[in-house]
Amino acid sequence: MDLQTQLEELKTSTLAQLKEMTGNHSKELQDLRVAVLGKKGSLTDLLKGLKDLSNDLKPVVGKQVNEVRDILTSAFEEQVKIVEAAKIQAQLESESIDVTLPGRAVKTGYRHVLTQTSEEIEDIFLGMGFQIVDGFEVEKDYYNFERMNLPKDHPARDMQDTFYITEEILMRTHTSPVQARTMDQHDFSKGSLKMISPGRVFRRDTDDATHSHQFHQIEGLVVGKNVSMGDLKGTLEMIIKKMFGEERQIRLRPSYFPFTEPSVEVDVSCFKCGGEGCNVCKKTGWIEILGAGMVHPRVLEMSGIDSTQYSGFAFGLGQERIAMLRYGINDIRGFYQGDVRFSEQFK
Ligand code: FA5
Repeated sequence: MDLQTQLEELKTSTLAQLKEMTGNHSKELQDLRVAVLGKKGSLTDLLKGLKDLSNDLKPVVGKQVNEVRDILTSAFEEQVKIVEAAKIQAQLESESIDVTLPGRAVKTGYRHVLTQTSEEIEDIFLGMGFQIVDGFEVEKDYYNFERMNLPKDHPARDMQDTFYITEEILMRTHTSPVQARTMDQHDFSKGSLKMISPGRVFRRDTDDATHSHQFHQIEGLVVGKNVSMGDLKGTLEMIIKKMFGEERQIRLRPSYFPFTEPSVEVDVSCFKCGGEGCNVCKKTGWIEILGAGMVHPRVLEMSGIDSTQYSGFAFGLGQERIAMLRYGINDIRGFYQGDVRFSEQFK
């Protein structure tokens, strides 16, 4: 058989074999490719006969060899695609997906109820033009007490004993030291000061259902010209109505803080009984929510503010207290125990 006929036959028989391989035949296909087109394959074998041909025939047959190689190469490529597609199809048919199976829900995180409460209060104050200021949890005795008009040995220090780092450095007992730090920095020629400062505070209190040795407060401070008790009442009324509902009333009771004069405790009408008296408000119709007052002139003077020209009000509210009242939580320890069954209720 001459070389040209052999080439023709190799082409025809290879194409015929390829046609058969439509199923899962990756391995056979690869073997056939090596056997025909590989370095030691049939086509290379046939090429060896080229040198014995006449000079006239050599280019003709050489061209034919190239054509056959091209045809077979693309036929192999084509067949690989067909075989791969068949493989995927077979896989799809054998693996069935049960679309009725219940899905696996992705657990998403959510903010802690105290964070939510604090952010909500922050939003209300931002809307009223207050700035939000950060304070230090580890604070100097000087700012925590002395600048709040509580000199060393002042009896009111006993109400707020705390954890001391050194004699002069302590874990702050309230957010009030931020008042002094902010007043020191404020440029009153540019206008009045309106700020709130949320944060964690610490006290040597015994943990029970309503007390914790660490809890959160939000301090509020407004200092400017002609700031009055009426401004304090109006501001607190606004925030309490926004937090607890428009129908809530507030009541100011005389109280004592060394850094405010006059000082008040602020009560809100009971959200459960509306003022009738129930177990939540201990039959009084009112629930205590925060301490407040007009900034003591001595506190203003210690920041270099002329107390004959300027006045201010301040308040400090317990974040846990607000959240407990809002959501009917009866044990403060729930906030800190990290039990998801507790936290999940406030998603
Ligand atoms: C103060 O801490 C004052 N600095 C508040 C203040 C600021 C008054 C500015 C005037 C002007 P008092 O000790 O009452 O005040 O605490 C304020 C609130 O913190 C309380 O109403 C209560 O809600 C909360 N609180 C106090 N002690 C605890 C505690 N151990 N655990 C949880 N919450 C507490």
